[in-house]
Amino acid sequence: MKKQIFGILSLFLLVFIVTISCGKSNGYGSTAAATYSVNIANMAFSPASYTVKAGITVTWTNNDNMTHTVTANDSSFTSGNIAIGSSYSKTFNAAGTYPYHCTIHPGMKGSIVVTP
Ligand SMILES: [Cu+2]
Repeated sequence: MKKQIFGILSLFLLVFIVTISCGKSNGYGSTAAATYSVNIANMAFSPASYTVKAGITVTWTNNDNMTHTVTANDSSFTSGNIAIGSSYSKTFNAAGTYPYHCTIHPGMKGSIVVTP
């Protein structure tokens, strides 16, 4: 009898854990993809200044007809060449302002502002 109760409790626990992990991944995936993206087009970053919360991953997508880079002004991160149609992602964990530019076209500038 005790074994049966233990078995039932274990089953409930398993279902509970699976439900929680599924809910988390679904919720995160649906908001992250739609919200935290910077578009590269017409030799410009859009939005040029982007404010996000710490821990957020920003994805730049090159929708222009030439190669670009996303390179921090202090060289703390760089995408390397982002080919036409390709993307680059970076997660910002620390609050602060991260100005960046394109090394191929120095006139292209942007910044990510990370709030705690
Ligand atoms: Cu460029």
